[in-house]
Amino acid sequence: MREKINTLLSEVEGFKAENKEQLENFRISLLGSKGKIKGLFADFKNVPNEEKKEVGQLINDLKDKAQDKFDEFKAQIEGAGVNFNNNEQDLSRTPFPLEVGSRHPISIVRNEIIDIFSRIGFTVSEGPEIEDDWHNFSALNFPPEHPARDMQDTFFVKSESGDIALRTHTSSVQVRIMENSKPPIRTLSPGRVYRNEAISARAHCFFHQVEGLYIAEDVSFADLKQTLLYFAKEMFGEETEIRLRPSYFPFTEPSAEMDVSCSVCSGKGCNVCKYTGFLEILGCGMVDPNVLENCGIDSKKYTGFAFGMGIERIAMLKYKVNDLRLYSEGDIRFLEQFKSAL
Ligand code: 2U9
Repeated sequence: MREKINTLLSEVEGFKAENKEQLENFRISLLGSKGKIKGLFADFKNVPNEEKKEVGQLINDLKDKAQDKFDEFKAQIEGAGVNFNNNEQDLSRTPFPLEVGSRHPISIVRNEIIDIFSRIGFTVSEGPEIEDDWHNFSALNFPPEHPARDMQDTFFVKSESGDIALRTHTSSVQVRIMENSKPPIRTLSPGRVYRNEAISARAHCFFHQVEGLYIAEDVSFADLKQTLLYFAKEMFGEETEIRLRPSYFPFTEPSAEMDVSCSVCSGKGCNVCKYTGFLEILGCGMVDPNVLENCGIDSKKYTGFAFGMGIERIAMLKYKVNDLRLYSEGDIRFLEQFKSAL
């Protein structure tokens, strides 16, 4: 009996598995229900009583060692990618199936917008999300009674001066750039902005914008139009047409809203564009001379244009997203769909 146990112990200690098949044969032969260790337990009844304790212990030890050996090689074969011939790691092998994540659709669209404008010389500027009244409203020509200054439209932050708020647009970043640099200025400010709105499929209390600003000598409305036509064609396709409609913003004069021809029906009219053939994508205009002066720029020497767009809106058109809340819920089923758009 003891001899049998020792022979099996040497077999276990010397065992090496190079593949699953060898490991499975080892398991069946030693640990299986008809295996050699089970056989030892069957013969155990013939062991003299006075030796039973010691022999029982030896069989149990053998069983534990065989099990450990099995577990060790199982882990190696299934998990770590070990080269069994020389026991070195195979560094070229993926250790386990890695799930690749995806970029958020807002990041994808923001990066695409930045890419398009950086090709014509725009830089990127960023600034604080908590702003004072001057940078968010006053410098931008908002009159004191403007509704955006109301608690109902803007999130104010408790402060001694009472004029601190979550920025309602990234124009505040552009004000800071104008205050701190000299023209020519050609910059984009992407970022998150906040508005005090009830959350629904069509409105949220925060969203993302990209605003653009170009200030130099002799910048005209024609420059604005041509820049935005270039952007629309790069973003939505070479065949895209644009349309400008007069509008009003406190910080630009004249101001306009820009539509692009509907890429779903090529401008013929469909339910996406509500049978108008066009989709509104941004607001724009010539920077109001008051704003230039507020930021220390000579409005007699310099002119400029500005534009602003909501990234969610562009992403909605591009990816046919019908509910704004999807962007911030973190639902993996929504986010996974953008894997191929990286
Ligand atoms: C400075 C001066 C002027 C930026 C502009 C718009 C028009 C505009 C909206 C589009 C959809 C905001 O996200 S939205 O709700 N924006 O219509 N933005 S002109 O004008 C500026 C910016 C900075 C110093």
